[in-house]
Amino acid sequence: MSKYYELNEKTIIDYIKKSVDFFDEDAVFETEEIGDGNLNLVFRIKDTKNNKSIIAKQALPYVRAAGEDWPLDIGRGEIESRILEIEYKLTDGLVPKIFNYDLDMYVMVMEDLSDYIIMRYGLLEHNTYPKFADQISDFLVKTLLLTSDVVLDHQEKKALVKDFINPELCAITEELVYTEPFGEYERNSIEDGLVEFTKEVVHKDEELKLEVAKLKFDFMNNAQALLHGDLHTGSIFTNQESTMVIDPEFGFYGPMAYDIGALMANLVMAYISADAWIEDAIVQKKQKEYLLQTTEETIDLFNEKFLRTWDEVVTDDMAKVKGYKEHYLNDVLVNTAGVAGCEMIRRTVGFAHVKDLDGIPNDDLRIKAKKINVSMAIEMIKTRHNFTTGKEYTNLIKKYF
Ligand code: SR1
Ligand code: MG
Repeated sequence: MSKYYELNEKTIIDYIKKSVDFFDEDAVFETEEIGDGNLNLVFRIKDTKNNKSIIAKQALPYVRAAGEDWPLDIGRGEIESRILEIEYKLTDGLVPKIFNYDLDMYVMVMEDLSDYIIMRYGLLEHNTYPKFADQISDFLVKTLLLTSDVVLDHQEKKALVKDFINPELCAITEELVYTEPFGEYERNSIEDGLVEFTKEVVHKDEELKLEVAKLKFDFMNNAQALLHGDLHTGSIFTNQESTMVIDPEFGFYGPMAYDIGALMANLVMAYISADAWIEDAIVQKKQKEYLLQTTEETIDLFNEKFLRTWDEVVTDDMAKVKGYKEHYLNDVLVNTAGVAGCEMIRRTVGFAHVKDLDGIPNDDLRIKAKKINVSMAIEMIKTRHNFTTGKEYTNLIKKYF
């Protein structure tokens, strides 16, 4: 830590000039701290004269959203930069290019995606992204299947499991996704109008908690593939043409369902949010149709590409046995719905919320949306065996709306 200091909008200029050979001699700098995640500082550094820009992301030794009382492994960016490099190769550039990772300052310098918008905010502005389902299903199949034992030499895969052990970040997920939302814990944030409801339908439901316990220990023990580890719509940059996945600092070898489930949950929450806060009936209808279609296509394209790719890349003889790939995929899909349910509950009554729901301006509509979100999530967890196609997700949404 001796060479480490926290950067700011002024000091980042000298830092960036020394650390990467990117800007011209006559650059005129403009900088902005744009990080709005829970953990890091993120700077955009622009040369307004030559119209060039770059992003620098610096880890803090604590959780930004909580302050210095919640210390956190400052080296997490190293895992992130290594995962981005792997994902870049596997997906032909569905993640940004990394220029440098500084082991003393814990700073990652990467390509600026200024033509893109964070998907969560794009959806909240009622934009639609027609190529998203196709591109994200590619990302999922390539990053998950191609890093698994189905494909990799088993010794090589075990070495990767070891390389990507990420205990502190995994502990956050184990606590914030799979434990605290299901009981009375200090870090939970539950708005007044939901306190009684949460106690009744979440905290007191022993059947629900048993299912969540099964999912939690699957997360902890199933070293199936190299995960992104936090694949919500705030970790995705998008525009009309392409998709870029960022922020895999929670990555480790875990169950494929964790990435797919996080994504599905955030698509469902985007739908619930669109219903509650788009006032113009035509815009609302269009946005909801888009979200239904994208939800359905994401799962269906994932299924189709997963089965097709399996045949092209499988190396393990026993994985080639007739019927095994369908068995394997079914298991992934069932747990995907379970993970999605946990993510939806934790984003409503846990520590880290989402703007989709918290930002609904009308109090009654917000409480109603959050109750629907929790009720749908419980159904997804308890009946997750029924969720193996896109239609099953969209039928559930239609049942509530
Ligand atoms: C303390 S970190 C809270 C959440 O933010 C990250 O984006 C992850 O989703 C984590 O659970
Ligand atoms: Mg993040």
